[in-house]
Amino acid sequence: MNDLSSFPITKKWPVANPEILQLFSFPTPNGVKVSIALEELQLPYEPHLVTLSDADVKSPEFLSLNPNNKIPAIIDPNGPEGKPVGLFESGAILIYLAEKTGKLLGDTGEDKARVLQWLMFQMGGLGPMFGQMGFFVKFAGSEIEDPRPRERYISEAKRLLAVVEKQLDGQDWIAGDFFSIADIAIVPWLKALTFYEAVELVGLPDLPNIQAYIERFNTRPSVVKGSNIPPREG
Ligand SMILES: N[C@@H](CCC(=O)N[C@@H](CS)C(=O)NCC(=O)O)C(=O)O
Repeated sequence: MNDLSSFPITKKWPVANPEILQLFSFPTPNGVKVSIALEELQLPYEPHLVTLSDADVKSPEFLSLNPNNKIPAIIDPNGPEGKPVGLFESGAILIYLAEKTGKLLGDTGEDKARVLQWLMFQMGGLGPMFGQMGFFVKFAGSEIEDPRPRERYISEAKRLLAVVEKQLDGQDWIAGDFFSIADIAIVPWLKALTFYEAVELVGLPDLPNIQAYIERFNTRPSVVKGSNIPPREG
């Protein structure tokens, strides 16, 4: 019987089944990466709704698992050497889950290297740039009169989309002809363009490979299910 009581986060978000992986998340692009991966890998897990409010992500209990106050985070009761492990940063969690199961990294060493390359492209480029663009286009940043930050992030988003569009020429998935954690990281961020009301602004209608890629991704049962876990209402 695993005991997760040494993780302070379990005081605010009590664990019903300490034998299975615990997911602390909210259904945003970064959050659903992990729930989609868990569904794809068919790993049993218990989801906990952590809202983006300070009362949740800046609570001492949540900070004890992620000092960077952001979802997603996990506790795996059956971690390396059979000991429980807590983790944050969606990219690191995806790598951890893929390595734990030996899946979603392709078949060869070269496949794995390519998957990690595209995962880093998302973590260091697509996600942060799209997030900033969203701030300047839809949220508080849109009230700033100086047009330069907005233009800067829109042009970066367009540049990154052109890279993805070209990479998808003649192949179904970002790292080749196999589905991987890099796709799970990238597509939720492509879908965020709709939420940011930036589809036209970045010229998505002129990028047929990306549109087909999003549709292909959306048909996977893991995506249908994992995209709303944990549900916003709790
Ligand atoms: N690099 C982090 C980013 C996570 C992130 O930005 N999470 C956002 C939601 S998508 C969040 O928790 N925001 C709450 C806050 O910043 O207070 C990751 O990929 O896990």
